[in-house]
Amino acid sequence: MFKKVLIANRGEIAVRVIRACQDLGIKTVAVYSELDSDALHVRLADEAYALGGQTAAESYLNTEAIIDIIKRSGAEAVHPGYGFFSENAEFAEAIADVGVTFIGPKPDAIRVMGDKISAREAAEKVGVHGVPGNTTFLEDPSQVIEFGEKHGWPLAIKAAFGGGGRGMKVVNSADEAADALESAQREAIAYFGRDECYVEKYLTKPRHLEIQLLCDTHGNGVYIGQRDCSAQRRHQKLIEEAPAPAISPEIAQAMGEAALKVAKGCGYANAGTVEFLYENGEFFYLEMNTRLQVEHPVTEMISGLDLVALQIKVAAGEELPFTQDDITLHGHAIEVRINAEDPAAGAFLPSPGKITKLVAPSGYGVRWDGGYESGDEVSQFYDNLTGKLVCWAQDRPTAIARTLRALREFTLEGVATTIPADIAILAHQDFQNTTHSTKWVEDTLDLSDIGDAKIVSEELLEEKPDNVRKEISVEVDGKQFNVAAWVPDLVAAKKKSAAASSQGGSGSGSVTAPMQGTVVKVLVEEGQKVAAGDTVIVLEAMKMENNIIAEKAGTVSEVAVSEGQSVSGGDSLLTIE
Ligand code: MV4
Repeated sequence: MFKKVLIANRGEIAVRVIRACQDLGIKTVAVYSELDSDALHVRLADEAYALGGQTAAESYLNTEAIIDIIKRSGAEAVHPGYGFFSENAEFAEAIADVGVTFIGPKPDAIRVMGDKISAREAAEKVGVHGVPGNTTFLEDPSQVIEFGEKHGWPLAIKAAFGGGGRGMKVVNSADEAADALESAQREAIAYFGRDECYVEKYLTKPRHLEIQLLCDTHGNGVYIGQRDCSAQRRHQKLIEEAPAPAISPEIAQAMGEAALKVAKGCGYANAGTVEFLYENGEFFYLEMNTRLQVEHPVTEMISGLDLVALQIKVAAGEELPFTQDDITLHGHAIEVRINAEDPAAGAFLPSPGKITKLVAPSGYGVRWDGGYESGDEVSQFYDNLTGKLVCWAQDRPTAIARTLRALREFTLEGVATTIPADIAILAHQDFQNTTHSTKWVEDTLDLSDIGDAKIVSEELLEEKPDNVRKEISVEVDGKQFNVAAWVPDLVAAKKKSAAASSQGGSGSGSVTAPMQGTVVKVLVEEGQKVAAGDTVIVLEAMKMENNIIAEKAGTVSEVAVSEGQSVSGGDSLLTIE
């Protein structure tokens, strides 16, 4: 087993992996950006090293800096978490080149599953089918019409080398075919740099089901139940549950076996997930995610397995300590993602800032996988998931009731959160009856009544003015050490900065891209007035939509980018005067 593992991530997943390592007696090495020098993952790890930089591209995506820290710390393995480098074959290779284990699959498996065409071929090869369709690349709208007349409408045109729902066009009839093909190809070029598209039948009310897999390097693999992730909005999951409700044991087994075949077909070893669409008793292969997923805890709660510990063990070459027959599932688990986003009126606008107070609920069957504590800052530069509330109960109705109870008990102040939207979903008849689908949150759920969810507590500003003994961290030569010091309380300074930031006048008027990505939406035009905190641009990066906000109030004097344009981290997007 490894003696020391470096966690190349931040937030709740870094915390989750650090805890698993500590349970296994493995020393942990955290890495941190300039903004994260005092983040929870840094506080919990045995050692912490500075990456430098603020944006993801400058920090958590800096291969050279991470390799340098591997050498200085003596870490023997790297856990990538999710996002960042977790599905990056080049990074996995770079790590292997310095003799360190990537806690994930082999680079080849990452590559096969990295684009839709080869991922679909890999599944077809082992007899696992996607939605009925044509894999030939479309040249002409007549091919679309031919498919529709033969197999029926509606149909979907998808980008062959895309993902995440970008560039998918639904075509309802022959006269929409030409426009739809043209816009699908145009979007495919803008997002993915290639215009190849193909056509398949469009499912109007599918559920998103997925199978958790765990495979070792000795050819053993198991599937560990299903998850249902249909409650999502704009391809961002809000609530996940396990097992998937209202699925027959026969279908569950067939899906599990199909998923395992896909994984074994590409020599997969690691935790992984195969996604399916499910409609009217049939399931269709969608894609395979070659990483640990955000929602892995619901599977842990019903199986009793620590997926992160097992993932580390199989990466160290250990054999799976059980077979498929040993896996038994108990009860029902629900995960609610708590993002620092304001769901008011269904907008889900990012709400970065200081968490002035965080008290997670507890009690029987309640688990909080958090990345922040009271006093921590949620930065606009990273994913704004503050943590996941995971509730287990003996059956689904009890799990829903318990999750609602825990959400109402939750105290999270200083930033707006998705909690009100989560409550609206869980309390809804459609969710409770499992009549929802992947389109339900956007098309049916009414969030217009949800008000401003931001609560600001004064508690942090009420500290005593005297000198206080504080554990502070100092950075020496890029490595962090904890020392005790008697320091004056910084109440006055905090008050000032809080006042300044609430006026929103101090930020920069130059809005730049925090990371490499594609401009999905430009929400303002030249001459338009904006307030500090307004979302001005939506940038798609790392399979996620990131809302870029105005740091100061003013008038937009220049918009430097247009929708569909690719930008690099640091590029100027627009200017506010
Ligand atoms: C579909 C579909 C319906 N029919 N394909 C969107 C993301 C991408 N990975 C696949 N997606 C879909 N493909 C056919 N033929 C509906 C979706 C879809 C979806 C899928 C999974 C989770 C959420 C979704 C939300 C909207 C649409």
